[in-house]
Amino acid sequence: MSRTLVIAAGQLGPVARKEKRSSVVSRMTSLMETAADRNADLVVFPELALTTFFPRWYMEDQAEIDAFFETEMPSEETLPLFDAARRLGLAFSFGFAEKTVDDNGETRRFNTSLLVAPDGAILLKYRKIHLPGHRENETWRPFQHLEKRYFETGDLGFPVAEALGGRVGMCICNDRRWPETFRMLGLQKAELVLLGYNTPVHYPPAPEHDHLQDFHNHLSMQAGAYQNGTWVVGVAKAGCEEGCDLIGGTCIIAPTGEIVARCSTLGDELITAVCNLDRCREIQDNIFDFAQHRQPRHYGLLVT
Ligand code: CDT
Repeated sequence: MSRTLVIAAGQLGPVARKEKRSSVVSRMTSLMETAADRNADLVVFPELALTTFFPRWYMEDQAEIDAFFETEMPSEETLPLFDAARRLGLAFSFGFAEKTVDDNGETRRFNTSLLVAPDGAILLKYRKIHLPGHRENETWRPFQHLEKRYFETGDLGFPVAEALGGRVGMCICNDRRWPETFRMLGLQKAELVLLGYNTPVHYPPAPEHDHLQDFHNHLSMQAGAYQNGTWVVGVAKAGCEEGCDLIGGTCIIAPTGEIVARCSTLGDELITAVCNLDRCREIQDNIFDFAQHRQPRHYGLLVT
């Protein structure tokens, strides 16, 4: 299999609270068609792509909360994504709220992303580990960020799969700000990291950083790419969603840390880049050859 992939990032503009799954799915399939026209092998969609970013509202009614969750994948509503992938010969990844019942009969809820092969096979599943925000209604905020209330911490670690001719890992939104995330993937020799995000421009606990949101977004992802010698595809849900401004800045980053393609709008937009996975060697065999240069004996504090 060729180690050069045409990768597409499918940024989504705002998704209204009342917007039906079928409408979002049709927006996504239309981006998949554009990606196929550009000979893409893979299209990457944002975190919680199928709905509005619902953790911005405090809700107590479990039925109201559960309406944002998926209990099967694919479902009748999401099947058109899988059909489009098959028809177009495209792999795709996307985030969604996952509700499962475990072996003990306990209901569990995760902020999840999947990588799906063109034939519909699930190549990789990740459940978000760094859940930001808070648990209770904080009425002083102009909007809530209740991921800690609605999701539990992911229980799959940071898996890396042999897929699409390379080694692929995923993380979700806030995970990208943590060097540990990228290092966990880097230590498994990831060559491609897929990630989606929903990042408000306004950060209520430290509004003095609002003007830095785009900078911190790219800073984290470019550092993660370079320090681990991996391609990174970071994909936003962007624009003014239910009165909350979300940053855009969707981009594809080379293992050198350089942004090679970037969205220029805050709406539905598709960008592509030709990504040669062998370019990871430039970094992984040299400046960040872990076997040669890493000093784990001196990193004990990192895990204590
Ligand atoms: N979705 C998500 O993780 N968003 C956070 C917002 C800042 S923390 C409240 C992020 O890290 O981008």
